Amino acid sequence: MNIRNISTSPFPDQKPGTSGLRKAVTVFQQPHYLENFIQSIFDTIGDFQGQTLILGGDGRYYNRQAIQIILKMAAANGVGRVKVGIGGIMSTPATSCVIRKYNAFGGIILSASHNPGGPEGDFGVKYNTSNGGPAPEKVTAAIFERSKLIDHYKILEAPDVNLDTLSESKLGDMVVEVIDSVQDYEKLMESLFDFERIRELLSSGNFRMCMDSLHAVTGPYAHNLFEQRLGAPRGTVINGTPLEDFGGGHPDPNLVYAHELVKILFGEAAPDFGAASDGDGDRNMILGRKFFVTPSDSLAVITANATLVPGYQDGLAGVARSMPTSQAADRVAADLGIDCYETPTGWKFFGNLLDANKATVCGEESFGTGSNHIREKDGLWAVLFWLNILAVKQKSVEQLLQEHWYKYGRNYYSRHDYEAIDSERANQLLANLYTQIPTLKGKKLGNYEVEYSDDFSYTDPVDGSISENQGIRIGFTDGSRIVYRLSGTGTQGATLRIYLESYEPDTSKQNLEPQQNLADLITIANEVAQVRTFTNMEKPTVIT
Ligand code: VG1
Ligand code: CO
Repeated sequence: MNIRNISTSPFPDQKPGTSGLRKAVTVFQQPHYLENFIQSIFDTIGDFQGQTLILGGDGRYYNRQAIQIILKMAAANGVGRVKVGIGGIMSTPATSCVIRKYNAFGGIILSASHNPGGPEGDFGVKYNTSNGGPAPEKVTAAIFERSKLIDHYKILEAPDVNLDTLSESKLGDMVVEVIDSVQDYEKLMESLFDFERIRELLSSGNFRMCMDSLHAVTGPYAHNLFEQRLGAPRGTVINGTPLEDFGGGHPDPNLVYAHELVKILFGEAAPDFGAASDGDGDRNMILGRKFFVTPSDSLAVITANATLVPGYQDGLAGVARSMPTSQAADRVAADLGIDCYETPTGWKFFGNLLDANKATVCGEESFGTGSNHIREKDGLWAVLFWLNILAVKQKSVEQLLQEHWYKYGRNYYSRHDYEAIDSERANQLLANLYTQIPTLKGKKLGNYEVEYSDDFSYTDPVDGSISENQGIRIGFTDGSRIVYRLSGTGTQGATLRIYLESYEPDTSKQNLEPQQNLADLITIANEVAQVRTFTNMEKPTVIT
């Protein structure tokens, strides 16, 4: 075996963000950049000698090269076996599923999720632990510390592995198994949902759906599930072949970037149901005919209807949502008499709650929903959940939401993003807000009265770990909220996110345009934070 010990020097910027290390492809292509980070992972995670590692990615540009490097480094570092996705492809939820199923010590997922790909786009690396979930903060912090000291890495000198056929081969002493995770994933979905009933719905001819995989990783899984297994006609899945540059688009399932799907669902003779997923398959957008379901409402509807789905028929232990996600799910939880947890942004904060069986279902406003079936958010799982509910209820998506709002009230919701702004200015904006926190309570802003204002801090109820500075909240006496935070996934400058929420119990006022309903709050949010002054921008770059 020809193991080489390569000397290197640290890069100062390998701090993982909300979801792994994300940088421009050109940054990752610098000599030693990827290798340093991977070695920092191996140096940090404890004893894995002879054990199994799962490896795959969303198929974006540089995926294949990175996989070859990581395989050779895994072999040199003493990993026993790597299960790698065929063609280098494995969605984030499928990776989580496979880690758990085969008792792997962890997994490496190559993805920058919803960020654009291609030579000019972004690349990323996430490390997941043996529970199948994103490494918790203490692990990512340790990896970062290690990356600042690293002086060598180990790599095997060997020819590349063929990733395109299902096979088992040796790389030094390590076994490389090329697997098709589509089967493992399908089996898990079948254990949760009423496939017979969904099949009846999709093959009846009375119900049409369109699934947009946005040229990203869910294509193979979606073709398999909907068109082969569940009887939907061919052509139900669009943009279903993963491309290295995602066809030039943002693989981000929202009303802005999933425009092809939006055009179909809001056009003439629209199908009954539409869905899209992101680059690595963990996000989802749910649409009805000419109807958009906000991710926060999706979480609330899933929670309210969970017992209709076989895998959840005994009820939920609890529900968890990220702090900026609307409080719609809280109202359902209160009605069901189950706990509702509010965590910082990022799926890693749900891991302990799921492991301890405190929460069964989790969600984020950023088009992420999932449950204790794995430890990642799961786009296709959410789509199947919705189909299962619709198959049982025999109602339209819009009807379901109308009835939901009628019972629980409507949480109007919107997120305004100001992308790629100057980092220093963004920090000044937050610092300015921070100084206002103590002065806001009791103040009247427009027609709203401030009930509380704080910088969100979270104490994990399972291990007691504390995460501070997770976003500034201004809460009003009527339940409305404004939240400000900076993105931890962007790669250019800073991205300011402003989250707006109002609560409307009056059923005669539940059918407004969200931007219209939220107009006063939007004005207040902009004024309090002096958004125009600090960002030099007239309006947000993306509104979801
Ligand atoms: C964003 C979302 C967050 C999500 C994260 C990773 O983070 O807001 O809810 O968990 O992306 O999702 P940020 O820090 O940019 O706001 V994914 O699908 O990109 O792994
Ligand atoms: Co994602």
